[in-house]
Amino acid sequence: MFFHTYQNPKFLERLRGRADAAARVMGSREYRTIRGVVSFYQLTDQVLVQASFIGLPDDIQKAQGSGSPCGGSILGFHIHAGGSCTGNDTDPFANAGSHYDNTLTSSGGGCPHPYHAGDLPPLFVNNGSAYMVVATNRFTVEEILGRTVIVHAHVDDFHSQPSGDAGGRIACGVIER
Ligand SMILES: [Cu+2]
Repeated sequence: MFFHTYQNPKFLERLRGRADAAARVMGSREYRTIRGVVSFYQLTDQVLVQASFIGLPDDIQKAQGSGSPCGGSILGFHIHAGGSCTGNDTDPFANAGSHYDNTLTSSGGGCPHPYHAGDLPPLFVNNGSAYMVVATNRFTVEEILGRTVIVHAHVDDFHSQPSGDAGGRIACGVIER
């Protein structure tokens, strides 16, 4: 096979090596079966994000009456600014905070969703599992250490503010070296 881009072999080679950081992701009390690992690989001017999950809910949008009447689950997926997967009765991961946005300054500013640094494509669930690799230049691995990866119950609509109407937080993991 002939690749017109020289980058693909570089990405694949990097993914075979050790990640620079990773989050072990666990489901909330309501979604105990969820297990995932999200690994981060720093390249020269990009970061590869590799997400691998099992135990995800199938047909969650249909079950919640919150989306398409069709089957399947598409789950909002972001890096949040907070550093803890703790919360309260209504939001089990409230302390993960809001979407990581490295354009915020002391005088405000900041980019809207889906232009937050921590905004990522959603997870597409197949038979309870999901796998995705995506490249981003919105953050470095250094910037996201100690922050959190969050999986949501709804599709991210990539429009609603401040978080794409992505619904409840069903899984969380802290990003560590
Ligand atoms: Cu989120």
